[in-house]
Parts: sequence; C-alpha cells; structure tokens
Amino acid sequence: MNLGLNIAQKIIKEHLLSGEMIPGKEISIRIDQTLTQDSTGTMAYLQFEAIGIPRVKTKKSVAYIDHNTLQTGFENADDHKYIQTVASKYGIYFSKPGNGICHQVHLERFGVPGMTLLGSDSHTPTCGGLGMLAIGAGGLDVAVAMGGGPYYLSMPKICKVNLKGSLKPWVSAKDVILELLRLLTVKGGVGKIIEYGGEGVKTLSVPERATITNMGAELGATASIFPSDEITRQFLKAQGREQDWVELCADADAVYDEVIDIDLSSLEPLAAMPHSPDNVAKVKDIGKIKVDQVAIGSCTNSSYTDMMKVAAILKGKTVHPDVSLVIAPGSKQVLNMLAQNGALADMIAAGARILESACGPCIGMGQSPATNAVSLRTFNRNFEGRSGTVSAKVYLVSPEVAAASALAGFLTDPRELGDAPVVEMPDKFLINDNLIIPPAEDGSKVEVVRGPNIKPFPVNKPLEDNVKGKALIKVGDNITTDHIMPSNAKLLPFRSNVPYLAEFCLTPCDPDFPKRAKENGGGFIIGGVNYGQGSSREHAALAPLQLGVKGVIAKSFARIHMANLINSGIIPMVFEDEKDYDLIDINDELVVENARQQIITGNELIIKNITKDMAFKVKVLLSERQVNMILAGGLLNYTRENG
Ligand code: MIC
Ligand code: SF4
Repeated sequence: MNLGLNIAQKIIKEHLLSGEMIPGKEISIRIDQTLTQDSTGTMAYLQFEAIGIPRVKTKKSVAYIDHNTLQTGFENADDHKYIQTVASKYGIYFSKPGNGICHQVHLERFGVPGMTLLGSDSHTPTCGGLGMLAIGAGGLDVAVAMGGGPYYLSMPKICKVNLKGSLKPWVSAKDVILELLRLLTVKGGVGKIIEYGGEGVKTLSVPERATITNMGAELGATASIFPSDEITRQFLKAQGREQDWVELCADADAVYDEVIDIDLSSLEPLAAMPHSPDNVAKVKDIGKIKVDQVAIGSCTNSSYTDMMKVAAILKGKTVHPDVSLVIAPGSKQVLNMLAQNGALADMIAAGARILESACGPCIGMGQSPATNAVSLRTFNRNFEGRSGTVSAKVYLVSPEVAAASALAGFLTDPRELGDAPVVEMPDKFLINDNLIIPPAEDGSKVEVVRGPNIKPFPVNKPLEDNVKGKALIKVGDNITTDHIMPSNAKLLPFRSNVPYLAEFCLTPCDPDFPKRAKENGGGFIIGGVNYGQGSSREHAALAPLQLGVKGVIAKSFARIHMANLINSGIIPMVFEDEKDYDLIDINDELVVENARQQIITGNELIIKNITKDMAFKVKVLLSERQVNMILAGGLLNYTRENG
C-alpha cells in the first residue's frame, strides 16, 4: 500500500472506479457486499427486478428480516415471502425472522475487514467496527450495487478520532459516541468518515467498536471505521471466521482533514435527552428522574457482552414495580448463548420481558410507552414520536445505565452500584447458521411470490421546462425522515405500498400536507438545516414523489436523503442566502423557468416567487451524473436510458 494513507483512503483507493479522492468531488466505488432489511428491502428488490439483472454480482448479498416482525395482518408476512423468494431467485442469502438484527448478524457472520458494504439501512456503518467500509444508502442505490453497478458518493473528508486511555468501570462504548454527539451534533459528521485511532483503540472489543461506529449515523457521517487488529482477529476467530481477517491500519504518516482527541478515562455515564441524539448530558447532572420504561437492545447495544453485563446487574434482583423492562438480544446467536449459560434465566427471574431478536421498540414496532412516560433506551434515536407515543420522553443510555435504572425506578448513575461486572469476550461464539437460507443454485426455477400489499412504486417523469408549484409546507431545522415518512407498527406494514404511505407524509409537521399537496397537483417543500437526517428509507422521497413534490428547497441536506431525492428525480436545492428562507410563506406560488437549461448550464437556479413578486437564488450541488438523473426523472429512468 502507498505511504501516507489512512484506513478509509486505503479501502476507497482499492475500490475506486472513477473520480479523484479529493473531498467533495464525486467518486464511485465497487461494492463487495450488500445488505437489506425488510422495511427498505421490498422496495430495493422491486427496483432490482425493474433493472432486470438475472443474478447479483456482489461477493455476498444478504436480505434480513428484522424490522417488520410484528405480524398484525398479512402484510408483513407477505413481504417476508416476497423477499425470501426474490432472494433465492437472484442469488441472495436470506436471514429469517428470528435470526436477528441485520447489523448485529452481519458483524457476527459476514463482515470482512477491508471490504466495502452497502446497506439499505442508515446504521450499516456498524460493520466499520470490524474495519469494513460500510455505508448506508437508499434501496435503489443498493439495487444498482447488487447488479454490479458502481456506488457514487462525494469523497468524504476523513476525521480522525484519537482515543487515549481506557474506559473507567461502568463507563461504556455508548458513552464514547454520546460524547462525540455532544461535541459534534447531529450534523457534525455530514460529508465525513470518522476514523478511530490512537492507543485507546486496543482497549475496545469489536462489539464495543461496533456500538461506536453504529451511532456514527447519528452524526450524519458517511461511515465510521476502526482499524482491523489483533482484537479483530480474535473476534473473527471466535466466530469461526479467522480466514476473513486481514490487518488494516493507517500509515504512520497518514494525513487527516480533522483530528479530535478523546481521553476515554475522562468519560462518565451520559444520556441523550429528548428529542435528539445530540442533546447529551451527564447522567448525574440530569438527576434521578422517575422512569416508566426501560428498553435494552437494538443494533447499537445488543451484543453478547452488553447482554451479559445487563444480566449480571439484574441477577438476584427485581425490576422496580413501576418500570416495564423489555430486553431484545440482537441475534439468535446472542439469545442462544444467554439461554445456554443461564444469563437469560437471570433476566427473566428479575422480571424482564424478553422480546424476539429484532428491531422491535426501536422503530415503534410494539412497546410504545404510556402517555408522557419516560423511557430509557439503549438505542440510537430518540426523535419525537418514534417510539409510537408522541408525548413520551425517550433518553438514550448505555446498557449499564439502563439496567441500573430499571432496578431503581429512576435514572441511575451505575457507579452507585459498587463493583462493575466484568464480562470477558468468549473464545468461541455459538455458531449455528440454520436461519440463514442460501439462494437457489438455479434461480430460474424459483417463482417470486407477491402478496396483494405490494403495489407499484412511483416513477418520475423527465424534468419539465417550467417547474412550477406552491410552497406546500415550511419546516424548521433537523427534520428527520421519521417526520417525513413516519414509521410505526401501524405504518411499517405498508412499506411496499407507497400510495397508502403517502397519506401520512410529513403529517407529524402538518396533518394537512398530503391533502394540500394533492389538491395543488404537487409543488415544493421548504426546509431548514440538515433536512432529512436519520433513516435511509427512500419512502421519504417516494411518498413526496407520489404526492407530486418537484423540489425541496432547504438550508442544507442530510447525505442519504439528498441521494434518495435525486434518485427519485426530485430536485434538492440549497438557499444561496439563508435569509431567503424567511421570505417564503406557505402557499406562495414558485416557478423555476427554463429549468432544464438552467440545471445543465450551472449549479445555480433562479426561483421566482410569483406571489411575492421577487426572485431568489438556490444552489444545486449536483455532479454531472446527478444532473442527468434529474433531467431523466430519477435513477431508474437514467439507468434504463444508459444501460
Ligand atoms: C431506522 O433506524 O430508522 C431504520 C428503521 O432502521 C431505518 C430504515 C427504515 O426506515 O426502514 C434506517 O435507519 O435506515
Ligand atoms: Fe433496527 Fe433500530 Fe437499528 Fe434501525 S436503528 S436497524 S430500527 S435496531
């Protein structure tokens, strides 16, 4: 390898298909592995089928069922059948419901240091804990990658987080990433890869590293990555996959765009308070607030070691009478090991409600808290309403804080409990892949089963010359995809039915938005800073498309959502002067004249506000390829036109 490269640059260089590795410039890379989960997967596979390639061209592609496992009607079960049959036909491994959360299972069974992974879920960077360049994207991008196509992204800046020291007892990997969120905020990682280094790295196990890389998604980062070292090798060996190990570290003279120092030994137990993962404070400073629910699990904190710590804290005790404690071990491997060594019995005896190994409460699939309840969760997102209860106050904490608080009935700094449990990494994990179904050898014989809930998805038309419409809604900063396309137990079953979902688009911000959009034949969305942060769900672009939205004018965009808008042929526009945001009112009539010509000739558009008789400028920060996608009316049309 060349001298002077950091880990991220080394992997990108090895996978580079086009472009130069200059921050901000568009590059494309080869994708080795893909993953999908069921709530984005149905759409991704419908799109893969629309592209028309007979067999995936990746080294490994895996389809997980982990989000929509609450089968309250035929819809989810139908989607599972569709995904199972489509996976078998096209050469994709199928991880059955019950096998676990995609990121946890991928880390255990499939992730390979030095490879690239593209997943239709924003927490795909979890596998960065193994030294993999793992990126979350919209389903259509994943579909293209499955077909062997390049993945385009803008070359990120590489930010080094230099770790020194080691964590004190009761302080957890979760506190490391919460500290980074406190420092950088939910938009601090946009356009960056966060690369961990320094002496402190070797004090962290792979699952701890994965907790940290997982929540890099909350920073808005493109990816997060750790070196692949002796600890990685031990982990892979314990998973029976030592042959997948390669060493990966930054060159001694590697250069970074930014460096942040974190002294692990200075950290204390932290919590992200409602309603944002960056609203972080010390547990001891928040004080002993009364707790109604504690939920332990999710792709952030559901590893074997996390669960063993929780079991040790609960052992021989009883959950507080006013607290409902739910625990979802992250994978069948974890659950089975807990069952075999008795830790599961300790949890059950203490009064924990054991949930299946799936996303569950993290995405509002059950366990919504009571009205005004305080819910402590070891998860990664606490956006308002995401739990399924709008008035609930969700705090994000480590498993240690969660378990200690479940016993006490109030938010508890676990350091009050005395000696911290010591949990060793196992020499050997329990390996049994019987819930992972390999694809059919001959896909042509497999019939894809499509239930009645699977509806055709909307496809845009080529860009019009005059893009005209009303400002249909005006929202503030940091609007999440949970606002744009809410997800909960009632809506998730309709992820393969965009026309139905569209009726709920942006309703947390304005219940009349879908009606207004339809009555006006579409128009524009006006947004603030970091519009579209959070999930990779392309439904947050497809639902607006279904309602006729032509463009989003915002102060800035989150990475995956902006890519999803472009893929759908919706123009993402950034105010040149943020003050113009204040001058637009809802229902103002806007027009981009000669839009096709304007978008071809420059990265600036003039928008006329007919109602206010004024004009303002917006930037369209698009590569030539993206301009062509907008002209064609989205990636599918563009791919069809260009083969
Ligand atoms: C999430 O955590 O928000 C999800 C649910 O996993 C999403 C995917 C989805 O919306 O289906 C994500 O993070 O991409
Ligand atoms: Fe599942 Fe929650 Fe992780 Fe999303 S963040 S993949 S919903 S566990």
